[in-house]
Amino acid sequence: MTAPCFEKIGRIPFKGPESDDPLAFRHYEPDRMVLGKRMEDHLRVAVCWWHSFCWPGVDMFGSGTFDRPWQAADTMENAKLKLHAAFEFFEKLGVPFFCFHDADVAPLGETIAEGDANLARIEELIRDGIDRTGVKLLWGTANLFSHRRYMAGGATNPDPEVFAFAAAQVARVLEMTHRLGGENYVLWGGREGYDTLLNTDMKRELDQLGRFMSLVVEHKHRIGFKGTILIEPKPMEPTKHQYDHDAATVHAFLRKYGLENEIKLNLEVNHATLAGHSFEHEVVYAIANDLMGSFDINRGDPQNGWDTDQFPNDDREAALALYHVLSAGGLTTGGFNFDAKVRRQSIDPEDLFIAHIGGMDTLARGLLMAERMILEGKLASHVADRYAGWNEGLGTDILDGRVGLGDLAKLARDQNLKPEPRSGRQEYLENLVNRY
Ligand code: XUL
Ligand code: CO
Repeated sequence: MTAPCFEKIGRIPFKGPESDDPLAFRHYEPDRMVLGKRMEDHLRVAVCWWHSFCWPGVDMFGSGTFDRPWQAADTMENAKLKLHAAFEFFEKLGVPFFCFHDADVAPLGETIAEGDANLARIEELIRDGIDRTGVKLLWGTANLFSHRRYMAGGATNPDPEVFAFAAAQVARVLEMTHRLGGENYVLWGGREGYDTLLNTDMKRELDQLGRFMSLVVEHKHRIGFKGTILIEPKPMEPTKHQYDHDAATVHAFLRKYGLENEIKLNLEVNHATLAGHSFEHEVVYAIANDLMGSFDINRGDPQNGWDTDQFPNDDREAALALYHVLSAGGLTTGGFNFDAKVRRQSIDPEDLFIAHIGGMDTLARGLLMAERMILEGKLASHVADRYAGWNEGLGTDILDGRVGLGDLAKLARDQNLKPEPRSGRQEYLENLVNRY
């Protein structure tokens, strides 16, 4: 039995909104019923392996600031210690899910064979952790961006051998995710993009990426994985331009390669901001096009144009996203993953707990606000009224193709149409949302 890694911290309790204990939940109450479902089952919160246990607190100007014993070197011994710390953290925090990249959980070595051996051993220990704690795998993914072989991309690399290497990594983690009972598999194209168009054949790279995604989907069906394949859009960083720019761009890509019924989206708050959208926009776009899958709930900094991966602390933003998600029927295989890291100065193990507690409380408050928005029904009825004309008469004649452009021109003249504008009532709706 290895000694605990977070010795001074016990199981995080729920103490309610009046509590000022930083190591207690004020709003997140797993068993609280919200619209007929437990809070935990609505939110399906996940902790990510990479930022919470692998990231050492580096930035562009300085090396790691954290003192986590397992980060001293990328060895199997440290991978086991890290795994031990991870499951202790999941259990003490009381989260139902976790997520990982292959490279987070074991050293991958330089060849596929080296990685195979290490991952096989770690998989047994992850299985033990899942069985012992009941914490489940939300999604697995392959790191196709850190090793120098991927500097020009994985699937979009000019060298087909890199494509093959990437395929081997993805097949391996997809199979591992399947065996571990994972509910989704994520593909984030960190380096599937370009640094300069001067050395890039964009048409070729897009076709390679389309082929890669088709191969992943084929393999999913071959092994019988029933979870969801998700693409995570991001417009840039690390590359100047990434092909999975935002939800709409990925949508066009999926349709071009005939994958729109096979792949959904893992939307990240910070990536939406980088693409010049609100998170709410990305959520609503995904829902409108039947692409909603899962969420990475980390945010950016309003003044900085980069991926700061901060924990969410804006109830209003969470409430609006959750309002749309719940109105669309809620999550199925997806969840809310904290792809978030504590700040580089937050060096105490306690900081990692406090960050997640705050994020979970933000989601919980957002959920309770969304519940009120739905129960009162004022927002929904305003929108329904606004479009009521499209449910009958002229509206359905147009939508169902019963009238052509010439018919409409005749009708507008014959009936001497003079449509009266109606207020969009934006301020009323904004004030309404603030009341929740
Ligand atoms: C990077 C990012 C990734 C993906 C998984 O910006 O979000 O961590 O979530 O590869
Ligand atoms: Co992410």
